[in-house]
Amino acid sequence: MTDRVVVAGAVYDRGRLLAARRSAPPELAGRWELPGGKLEPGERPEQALVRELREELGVEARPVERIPGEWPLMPGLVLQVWTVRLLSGEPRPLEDHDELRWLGPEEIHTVDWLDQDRPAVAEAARRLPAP
Ligand code: DCM
Repeated sequence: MTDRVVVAGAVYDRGRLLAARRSAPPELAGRWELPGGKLEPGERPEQALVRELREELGVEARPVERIPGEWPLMPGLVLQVWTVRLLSGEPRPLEDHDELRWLGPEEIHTVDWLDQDRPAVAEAARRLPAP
């Protein structure tokens, strides 16, 4: 069996990275993540990411590049991450999150990221565009 893919976005705006605090399930609530979610059957990762960011944050966004690597979540599920450029809309925590924060280069480590997101967040921080 191939692993199912969860896609997440390193969303950038004006030199800052978007962090989203999960509101569920209880074991993940309160931890911060790069927003995203599971692929639906037949979806390509980039499509799924655009859909998830629209549903969860109410924004239109464009995946730019895949951050190399793949990180295991629970058995049978792996995380892939893309850098994302915001096209329109101001992100709001519509679904799955109860707070959003824009983090500048000095603030990346001020939130309690999910363990499995940390390697991708480090890569995302290295790619942070200039403001
Ligand atoms: N997940 C994660 N890191 C992310 C996004 C999701 O570890 N940046 C995990 C949390 C869930 C699973 O992927 O176990 C599915 O996510 P969701 O519930 O958001 O669809």
